[in-house]
Amino acid sequence: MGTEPEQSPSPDAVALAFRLALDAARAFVGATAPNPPVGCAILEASGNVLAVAAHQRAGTSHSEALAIAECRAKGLGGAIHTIVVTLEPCNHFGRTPPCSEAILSTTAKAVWIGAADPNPAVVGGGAERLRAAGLTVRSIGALDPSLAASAQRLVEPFAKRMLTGLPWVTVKQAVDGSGAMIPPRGQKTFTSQDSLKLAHELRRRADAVLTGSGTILADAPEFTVRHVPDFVSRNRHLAILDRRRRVSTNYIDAATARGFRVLLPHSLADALHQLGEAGALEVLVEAGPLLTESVLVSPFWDEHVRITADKDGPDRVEVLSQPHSFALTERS
Ligand code: AOF
Ligand code: ZN
Repeated sequence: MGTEPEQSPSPDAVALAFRLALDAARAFVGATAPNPPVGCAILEASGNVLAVAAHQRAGTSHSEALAIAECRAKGLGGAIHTIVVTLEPCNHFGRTPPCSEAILSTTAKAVWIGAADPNPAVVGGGAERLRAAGLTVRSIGALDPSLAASAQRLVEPFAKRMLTGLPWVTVKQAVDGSGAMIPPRGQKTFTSQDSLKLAHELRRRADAVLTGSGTILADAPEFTVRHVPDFVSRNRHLAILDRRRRVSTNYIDAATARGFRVLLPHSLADALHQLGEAGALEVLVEAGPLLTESVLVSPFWDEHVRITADKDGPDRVEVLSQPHSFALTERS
């Protein structure tokens, strides 16, 4: 009794569990606004994974609380040793009680954190609280910097809104081999089925679509998620830049009936401020050449997904990023 060396999960087991937590969180990107997507995995001392969970929707349980509850439901609460979580555990009473206290109510001895929480109500507090209570708290970056980078990317839209009030902006652009964005007459698209699926994945993760009146007059797009499964009862914003009020009330009524909250902002900046205010984390720009270009020359965009059709092979997908970061510097 008490003479055996204490066992704890190997670095490989921690890294594997962290990947499971990232995957769990990624499945809910687009469902959690205004909260960030967060994933958590719990290991026993041997490194065996006891539970994996993700935060699914604002107002519902956080990932740590869900994973802890899952262990207890399986009768494995006493085996909890190490908790890995993609975001620093919260230390505040929001809509749910603090995860730091939930963790302290378990037998956990160690916590690995992916990214710091940029929420001013949390910042540093969760990690400090756990350390003060005697737990080993470490950044996953110390084990594998690429895991920390993945966790950071996951929280970036949330961080941008927390720190600037503005949502993360992804610009989707489909072009043909010559760089033109306009499909041949009678066609709405010219890219492949895979690219269409990618476009719908981008829509699924967005809390809002931003477009211009020209696109609506030309194509009357539905802007719904159809080529991949969508989250249930998901309402998105549809912001239409339409200074001349050319879009018909019929189109707006039909969009509203499809579940969109339609906004008619008077400028790009106004659109993004309104959407940030409304809690949107991610905005997808799906527009014609002029609006697309005006977003890309502005300081507002974050990611540019450029899909180039190729008659002779698969479409080429490039993802360009605005060189900035909204996440706080990592603490170890
Ligand atoms: C965590 N785990 O799974 C998430 C966290 O209103 P509440 O109670 O849901 O708190 C929301 C805040 O909690 C949110 O702004 C962010 O700082 C953090 N999100 N924290 O420990 C989670 N989703
Ligand atoms: Zn929490």
